[in-house]
Amino acid sequence: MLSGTEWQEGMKQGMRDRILMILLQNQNSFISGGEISSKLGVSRTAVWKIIEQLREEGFHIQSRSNKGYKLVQIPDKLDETVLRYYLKSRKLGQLVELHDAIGSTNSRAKELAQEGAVHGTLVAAEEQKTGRGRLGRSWSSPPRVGLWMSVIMRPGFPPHFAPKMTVLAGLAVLRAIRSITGLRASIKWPNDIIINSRKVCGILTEMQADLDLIEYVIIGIGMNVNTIMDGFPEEIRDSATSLFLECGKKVDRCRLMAMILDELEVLYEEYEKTASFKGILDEFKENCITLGRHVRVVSTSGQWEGTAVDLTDNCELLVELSDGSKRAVMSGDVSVRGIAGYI
Ligand code: BT5
Repeated sequence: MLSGTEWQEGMKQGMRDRILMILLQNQNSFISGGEISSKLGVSRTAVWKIIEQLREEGFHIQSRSNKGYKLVQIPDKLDETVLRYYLKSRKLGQLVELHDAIGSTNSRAKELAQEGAVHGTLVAAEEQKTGRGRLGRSWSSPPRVGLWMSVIMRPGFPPHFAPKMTVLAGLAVLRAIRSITGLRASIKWPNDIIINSRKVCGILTEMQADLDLIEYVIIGIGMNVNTIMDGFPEEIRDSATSLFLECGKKVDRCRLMAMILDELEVLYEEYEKTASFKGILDEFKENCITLGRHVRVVSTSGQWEGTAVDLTDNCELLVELSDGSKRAVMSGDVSVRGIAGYI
């Protein structure tokens, strides 16, 4: 049971969120304290106190006598109400867990999924202390400059569907980057998003399944949004970039996160409805810079080289060897490197 103080805190948070939502919905005009107070059934003083609290949190709110309040600037931090304001999706991101700092959002999402969290639940953090890449690699996730987010999905499909989720997520990220910044990013198969030959985002898809059905998939997305060059660890400074470095402007992380979730839902539901992956795979191929390149495939059993010629319907990379034979490479257990550098 909640204590009296917890109950009061909850009420205050609820009121803060509702007032913030009203301000967000009226960003271009003043709204009077009286109108807010009658909408929410609280006193003008209570409204004023919350406005002061929002100002302390970093929201720039103008006030004019006889006119009321106008929100003019949103602070650069992850905020559930701001996210909700931007979000159009009906399922993804409807339940949200935000953290200031966490080990890994994928690990937390996995715990929640095991406890029964619903399809679409989102975990995100301002900072990850032990962010993970594939094959035990680490993912640099410094505070307040990136998107470090994981979505729990329960697709009700067989396990071989999982690589398709990485494809859907990759395209969702590309579309969101393009519509918010105008930048054209590409995909390095299977899970890297690239701008100007540098990695701006990585995707980590993890799944729990039995023989014929996926129980849940966690889609982890790590994106360098407002990172400056010195914000990257030295060992990735030659291969990493951020949206800020590429477009010269700071990007609203809540808006970007909402856009990724919206696009992911659109793509996912398109596939769910039509059961056809062809259009999606074609869009992926058009944006996949690995195709046509000479690549080195590195797995635990050794290394070999060839030319990446296509993707199979199951999203494997088809690599042609020098003798003309072709091998399909699954994403899970290999690294693919261009012969002349990172791509
Ligand atoms: C990935 O792995 O690219 C998947 C990264 C997924 C991160 C997200 S963040 C939210 C969620 N929670 C998690 O714990 N993880 C997911 P991989 O293909 O293995 O690439 C890892 C490699 O990318 C590292 O070995 C570095 O070389 C490089 N790298 C690490 N941090 C980076 C960064 N911030 N930006 C660019 N490259 C980075």
